[in-house]
Amino acid sequence: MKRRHFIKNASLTGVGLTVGSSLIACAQENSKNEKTSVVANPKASLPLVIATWNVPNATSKAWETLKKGGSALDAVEKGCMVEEADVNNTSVGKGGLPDRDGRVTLDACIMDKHGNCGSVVYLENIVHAVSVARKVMEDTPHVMLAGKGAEQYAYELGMPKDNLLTESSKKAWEAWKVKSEYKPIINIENHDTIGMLAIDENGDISGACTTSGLAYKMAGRVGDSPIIGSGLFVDNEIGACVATGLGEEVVKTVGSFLVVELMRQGKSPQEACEEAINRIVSKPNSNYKDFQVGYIAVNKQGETGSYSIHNGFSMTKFQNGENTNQTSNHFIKTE
Ligand code: SD4
Repeated sequence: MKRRHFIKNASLTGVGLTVGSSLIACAQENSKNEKTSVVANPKASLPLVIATWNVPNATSKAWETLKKGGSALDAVEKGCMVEEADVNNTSVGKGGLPDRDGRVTLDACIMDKHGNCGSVVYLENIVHAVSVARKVMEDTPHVMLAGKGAEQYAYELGMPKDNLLTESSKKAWEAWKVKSEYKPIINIENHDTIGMLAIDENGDISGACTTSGLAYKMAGRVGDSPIIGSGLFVDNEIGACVATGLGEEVVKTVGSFLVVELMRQGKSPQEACEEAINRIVSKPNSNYKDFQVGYIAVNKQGETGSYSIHNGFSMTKFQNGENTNQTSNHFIKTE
């Protein structure tokens, strides 16, 4: 865990909030007196890009895309593609760990500032699942394509067939088969499923998420990552959220939609992420000690937040020309 990067997001946001709410009170008072107006919530410096885990190359690519005049949508697609192509990231794209039968199957989705969305589930033999999801959104009358249909569509788009199972992922799977014990891995070396949110200079937001899902999952299993509202949600009026971790638990609480709705009700991104994690851990009989879930979120003003159940989750943030990895605050304080 990269402690040197630790930034207490929660307390920083808390300070911002206190200042923010006193400014709001002041603005209300002023508007009653019809004297001056006060900017209640000064905008964060835009554009900005945030992503789950420690993925500096991906956020750099997204930042570069924005700087070259690309949209937030282009930025999140290009950023996610970096991790999809990285064979050392064993949770995304090529090099992803397979299901228990040795098949690498990808889930991905994307959502734009208009609320349009596209996703692919159980996609095989195609590296850039996020790009297929974007095409589903832009060029088909549908939102989601699965399995062979999604694969066929990718070939029609001219995407090459590729073997996603690398030698090292195959070896890891063979070693796993000896015991065949299915247990969610809490943090895969601070480098996992990638969820990315970008907000451009105009304040327009887009998001994407791409994963090979849980290692050694049952054949056919689909997680939260391609499910709009669970793994990702963008509402350009309010903000956006993306999730990582044990997808089953995210789906049960429609996590990303929940975070955005909490921001709509006035919570900061940090408070909203914390509340969504609280929903999971406070369920009767929740075995939350055995799994990880993490959220990152951004609001329309460019404020960000991140929170997880366990220690070890982090958010990469590219803002003001600086690419930083910030360790998230977490629910289990004793870790
Ligand atoms: C899933 N949420 O398939 C993904 C996996 C993940 O960090 O995010 N791992 O459940």
